[in-house]
Order: sequence, then C-alpha cells, then structure tokens
Amino acid sequence: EASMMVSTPPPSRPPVFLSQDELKKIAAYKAVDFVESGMVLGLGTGSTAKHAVDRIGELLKQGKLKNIIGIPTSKMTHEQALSLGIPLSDLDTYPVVDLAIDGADEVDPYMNLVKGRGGSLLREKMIEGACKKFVVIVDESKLVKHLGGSGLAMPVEIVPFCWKFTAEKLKLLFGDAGCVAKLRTFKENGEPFVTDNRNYIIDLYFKKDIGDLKAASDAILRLTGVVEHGMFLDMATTVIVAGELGVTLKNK
Ligand code: ABF
Repeated sequence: EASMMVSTPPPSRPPVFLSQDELKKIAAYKAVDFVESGMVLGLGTGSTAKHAVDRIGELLKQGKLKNIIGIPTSKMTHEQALSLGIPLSDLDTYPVVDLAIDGADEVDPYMNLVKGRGGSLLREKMIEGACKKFVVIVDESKLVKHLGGSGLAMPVEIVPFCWKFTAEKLKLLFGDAGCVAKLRTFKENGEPFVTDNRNYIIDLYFKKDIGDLKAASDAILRLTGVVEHGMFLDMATTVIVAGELGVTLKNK
C-alpha cells in the first residue's frame, strides 16, 4: 500500500494576550535573574515589585538563593518580605546596597522615572540612591516620551504643616507649564493620604511639557516644606520592559 505524505498545516495558534499583571510578573522574574547569593537587596514597592519580592522569597525557600539581606522600600514591602521569611535590615546597617529592583509609573527614553503614584517614594529614593545597581521593572504601558506629559500625577512628598502654603508655592514654580497642585486624599472620606513617613503628598498635574527635568527637580527640592519628589533622574542602571512582543532590557 502506498503511503501518502500528508503535510499537515501548522496548527493555527491564536495570539496569546497576556494580562498587564502577567507582563509585570515577566519583567519581575527577569530582574530576579540578576540576584545572587550574599547580596544586600533593595526590595521595591507596588504591584510589579511585589512579584519580584515573591520570587526572591520562593528562591530562598528552595535554597537556590542564600544569605540575602532585604532592605524594604516601604512598610507594605516590609510586611510582605517578613511573611516570606526574607531576612531584613536597613540602610543604617547596610549603607551600600548591591541591587534594588522596583517598579515605576513612567519611564522616559533616558531611563528617567516618575515614581510614587502608589504613595511610596522617599524610602525608595533613599535606598535606590544607595544602590550599585538599580533595576526598574515595568510593563510597556509605563513608557513615555516626556515625564509628566501623560496628564498623570507627579507626586511630591511634603510635610503636613501648612500644606496649602507649600502646594501653592509648588504650583507657582510651574506657572508657565500650567500646573495644578492637588493634595492626595482618600476617595471614601476625603482624608489626606499619609505616607510611611507621616507626610502628605501633593500631586502635580502638568498641562505642558515640564521642560528641563533637572531644573524642575532642583526647584522643587529648594522649597522649604518639600521632603522629596517622585522624579528619579539618572538613577536607574537597567530598565526591563515586558510587552506583548517580549521582554527588552536596556542598560545605562
Ligand atoms: C512604587 O510602585 C512607586 O514608586 C510607583 O508609584 C509604583 C509602581 O507600581 P506598580 O508596579 O503597581 O505600577 O514603586
């Protein structure tokens, strides 16, 4: 009997659409590939960094990572890391951090970031400023051409004392750019959002391009009453972006 060569067409594969959370997880896991035993690690905050912290906890449990010291960037991450059994410490004890992994709200083409929309920025900036390597993990929705140009908030942490006065000063700084300064509050009761360091957050909304980011950063930091802002300029050493078409990694 003659055998017939039947060429079967390749099974038609429907495109796989990954959820935003799956993309965040892909970026996070990729970043954890850079973690080595014995490292002092800055543990980021937010829904993307959470996956990285989970993964570090898992690798520790499996014995694939050893002697890790975690430095959490928020109370929330502190709780998460504790529950995973990750040994924790702080910058007082470890003033030099080997590697930090954290998410961001915006990433520009020069690897400058906006952070703090989730409410945490001061501890992040202290810890990530003390890192030899700072790996930022995002899904592609976070990529922007200009920071603050998306009409979304640029957070500034300020002391609660006379916050209206400081908010007004912040707004006046950006008179030209047409900026709105809003106290961050809880929707449910209108109460001010309070940071881990017991401060308030003023969200700046720009109607125009901010222009020179370094100049804007310096001007904000010069205002008495301001503690820190969410622009992280020239800090990231690697950015990992997860998108529908795969993962890209950019180094400084
Ligand atoms: C924190 O998490 C913040 O600085 C930033 O606002 C946020 C990013 O969160 P997510 O990963 O949930 O978008 O690092």
